[in-house]
Amino acid sequence: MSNSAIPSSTSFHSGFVALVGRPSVGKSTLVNACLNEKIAITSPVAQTTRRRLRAIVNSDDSQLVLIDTPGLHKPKDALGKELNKTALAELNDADAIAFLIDATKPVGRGDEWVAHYVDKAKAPYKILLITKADIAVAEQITAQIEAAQQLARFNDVLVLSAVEDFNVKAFIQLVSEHLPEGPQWFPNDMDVDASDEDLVAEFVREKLLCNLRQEVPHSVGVVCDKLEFLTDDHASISATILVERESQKGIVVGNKGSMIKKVGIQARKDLEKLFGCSIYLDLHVRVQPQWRRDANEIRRLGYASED
Ligand SMILES: Nc1nc2c(ncn2[C@@H]2O[C@H](COP(=O)(O)OP(=O)(O)OP(=O)(O)O)[C@@H](O)[C@H]2O)c(=O)[nH]1
Ligand SMILES: [Mg+2]
Repeated sequence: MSNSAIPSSTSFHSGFVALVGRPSVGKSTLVNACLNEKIAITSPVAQTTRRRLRAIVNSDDSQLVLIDTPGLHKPKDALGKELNKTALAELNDADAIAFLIDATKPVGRGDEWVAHYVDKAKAPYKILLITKADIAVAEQITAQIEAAQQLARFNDVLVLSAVEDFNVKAFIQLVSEHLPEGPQWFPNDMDVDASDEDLVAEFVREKLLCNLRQEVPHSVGVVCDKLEFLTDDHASISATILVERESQKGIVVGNKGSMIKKVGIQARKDLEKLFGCSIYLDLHVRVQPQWRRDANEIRRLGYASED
C-alpha cells in the first residue's frame, strides 16, 4: 500500500508567525519568497513597511500565517511611534517569532533593543534568522550567530537568503513543525489579508521609495481613492500621493512630469501582475504639511497601529 493511501495522522498545525527585526533586514523580501509571489513591498529605504501584513502559506498539514511588521527603530515622529507599536503588538499574540538579523550589518544596539522584546515575548517558539547569506562571508555569519545568541534565547537558528531562495523552504518547514495543532484560520485560496486598495497604495509607494532620494521617501504617503474592475480584464485606479512640502511635490512630479510618469509605469506593471488584468492608473500629488505628526492623517492613510 502506498503512503498516499494512508489517511494522514489528522494533526494539522497552524499559527501566527511574527517576523520582526530592525528596518531593512529583509522581512518583507522573505515574506514574498515564502509566498513565491510579490505581495509585500520592499526597498533599500528604511521603514518601507508601514502596515502589518498577513501572508498565508498553506500545505496539506499546516497553515502558517506570516506577519510582516514594520522595522523597529528609534522613532522621530508620530508615524515612527505608530510603526513600532504595530510591530511590538504582534509579538504578544504570535505562536512563533522569527527574529531577523542582517548578516552583513554588525549586531548593534538596535538589534539589542528588538531582541529584548523578543526575549520577553511569551511565544513558545523563537527562531533566529540570519538573512542575506548570498552577500555575506562565512566569518560574518558565524559572528552574527554568536552575537545574536547573546541577546535572546532561540529554539533554532537558520541562515538564509530570500533573494537566492536558500533555506526559505527550510524556514517554512521548521516553523510549521513547531506550530501548535490548530484549525485552518484562513481559506485555502487566500494568500494575503490586505484589501486591494491597500495593496495599490503600497505598490505605488514602493516605486516612490525606489526612485526618490534622501528625506523624500519618508515624507510620502499614498492613498488609493478609486479602484474599479470595469471588465474581467481591465481595472481603473486612481491614487493620491501625499508629501509634506511644495518642494517635495516638485521632486515627485519631476521635470515635465517625468518622475510621476516613471513611478506610474512601474507601479502599473506590478499591479497588472498582481490583479491579472490591464490597468489604467491615475496618480495625483497633494501637499499636506507635517502629516507624519498628525494622528488623524496617519490613521486615514492606514499607518496607525490597531489599538
Ligand atoms: N542580497 C540580498 N538582499 C536582500 C535579501 N533580502 C532582502 N534584501 C534587500 O534588503 C533591502 C531591504 O529589504 P526589505 O525586505 O524591504 O526589508 P524589511 O526588513 O522589510 O525593511 P522595513 O520594511 O523597512 O522594516 C532590499 O533592498 C532587499 O532587496 C537577501 O536575501 N539578499
Ligand atoms: Mg518591510
